[in-house]
Amino acid sequence: MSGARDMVGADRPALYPPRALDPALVETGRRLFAREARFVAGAATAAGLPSEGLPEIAFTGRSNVGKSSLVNALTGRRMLARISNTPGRTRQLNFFDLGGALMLVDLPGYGYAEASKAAIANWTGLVQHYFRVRAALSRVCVLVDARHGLKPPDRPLLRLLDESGLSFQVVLTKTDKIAAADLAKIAEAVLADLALHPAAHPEIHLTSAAKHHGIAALRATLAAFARHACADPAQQRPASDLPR
Ligand SMILES: Nc1nc2c(ncn2[C@@H]2O[C@H](COP(=O)(O)OP(=O)(O)OP(=O)(O)O)[C@@H](O)[C@H]2O)c(=O)[nH]1
Ligand SMILES: [Mg+2]
Repeated sequence: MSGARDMVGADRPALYPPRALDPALVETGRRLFAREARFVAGAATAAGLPSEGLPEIAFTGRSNVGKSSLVNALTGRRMLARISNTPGRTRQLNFFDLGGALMLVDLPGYGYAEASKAAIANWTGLVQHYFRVRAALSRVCVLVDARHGLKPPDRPLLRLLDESGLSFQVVLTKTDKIAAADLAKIAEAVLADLALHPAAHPEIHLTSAAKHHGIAALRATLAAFARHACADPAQQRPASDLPR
């Protein structure tokens, strides 16, 4: 099972601070992300945002950090979200319906020096609008390159999330590109930084879309936000067990 493989090797924990995951949660995440993922809408303007329905998980971060690659790794679809070596590839908010249970939203990156001022203003305005108005938005995954940690272009985003009271979680990406000892140092530094952010979740995920590290663990975390997370009868508690 990929969940078990994820946790093998103490040098590549899937979570920081490192901890083992409940296998039942990993299985719930695996089942959820085994459902079909379907592109629903690409919004380049506020008017283009699809109507709200499912709980949403947004993936944000600097340009080229690996947002689209992570969405593909989570859903097990190589070509669902477009990936590119050219920074600034994702130019709209892309909505993916995961089995009628969760909406994954791949956002355009920020901190892309080559983009025109007008284009940057347009994306930034739209993403800010989305963060402010979207009641269905349940968690924001802030992707950070494991080699670099948090950088100045991340600051306005973290401020905005704090101000909006939007719960966010840092996900380190491209962990295959860094030695285990350096990874732990970066993870420590990021955690220390997050302690200053009231909206930050106090645990970070460590992932590599290329090597599929940490993907099962992130699926498990995100499954908690899905509609009908307990729709699987095997996961449902008998009515007599439910709190009154
Ligand atoms: N080694 C390695 N490369 C990765 C990983 N994830 C993404 N990449 C590479 O990083 C580059 C950018 O990936 P994308 O997924 O397009 O990044 P993005 O954040 O969606 O980029 P924008 O949409 O332009 O903001 C591509 O060349 C990917 O192949 C990873 O886990 N490991
Ligand atoms: Mg992208």
